[in-house]
Amino acid sequence: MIPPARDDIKPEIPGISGYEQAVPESRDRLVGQRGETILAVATQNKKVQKQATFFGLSEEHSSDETSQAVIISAPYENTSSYGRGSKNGPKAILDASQQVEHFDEELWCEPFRVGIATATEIKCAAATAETENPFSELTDAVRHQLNRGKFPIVLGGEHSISIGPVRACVEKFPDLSILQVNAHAAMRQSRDGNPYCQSAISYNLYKLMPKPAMATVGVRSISAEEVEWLEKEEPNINLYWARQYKTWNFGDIVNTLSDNVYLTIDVDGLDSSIMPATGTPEPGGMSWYHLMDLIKTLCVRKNVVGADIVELSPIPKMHAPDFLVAKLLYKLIGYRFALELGVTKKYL
Ligand SMILES: [Mn+2]
Repeated sequence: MIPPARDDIKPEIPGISGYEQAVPESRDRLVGQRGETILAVATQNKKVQKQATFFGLSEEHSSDETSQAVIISAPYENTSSYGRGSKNGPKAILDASQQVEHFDEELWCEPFRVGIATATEIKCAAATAETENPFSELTDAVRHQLNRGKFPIVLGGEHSISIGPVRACVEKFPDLSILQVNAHAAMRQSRDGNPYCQSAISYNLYKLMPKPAMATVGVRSISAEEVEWLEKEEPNINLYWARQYKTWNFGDIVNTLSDNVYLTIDVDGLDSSIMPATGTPEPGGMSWYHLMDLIKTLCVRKNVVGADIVELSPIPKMHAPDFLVAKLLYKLIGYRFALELGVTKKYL
């Protein structure tokens, strides 16, 4: 059966991943360029294949209509200050996600059953000091998903992209607060004249919230400039220093937030031994199980309305960090939908 024509459907050509292939401007042009190959494959398979979905899910479990979670890739990179490559993050996560086991051995269920849709990738225009509405492409995409009652998860890309989804979440949930995982305080007000840079993300997000409340966990890097702002402004931002991890109480941390929470995870919050694939790695970070416990506690106590995972800069031939993020994405969905999945208390 040939499914109806849709923008996101691309023919699969042997040897060329549908995802890597450039999106054709029109079907005519596609056929003009690669006509023979596509026609041959179409005849052979009697169907046109959809682009790769996260976790290799079937149409039934990744349908745009029925899926409760939606993954939006945003391979944006503009202001990285050290290592580059975060624009390659979403593709690496997509590829690694094909290897994630669908059964969650902790929650004792299959989280994909809530449906996980793979949305069209969003290309954001470069944000500069002159940009009026930075990352509006992501704001529009996330607003659309929130209005449909979906749980959007954006994959960066550099951390500055969080501005887009957070603006959409604040529109819908004016009491929104933010739980952030980050090695960096990220409260600079600009860098090299650009206010929309990764090292200013906490400051930008703070300014977006009508009733600001933010908790940043795993911090171990802050500048004198940021300390000065903190001491002068006394913002409602709680920093949980990585070196004090033994005193962390995730319940207490989560209780500093409002009911509706946005979760932003900069993967450099994790220790650089397990997450070397990031632009500005820092030693002394969170362990995998710290992060799992934090997300689980958040999802049990609060309404998590949206999330992002940013700053993965894949290292060629080193697949462990890519897989870590793919699994993190799947675990997040499992925790977020634990109730719907029928997970009982003994597994939480
Ligand atoms: Mn960071």
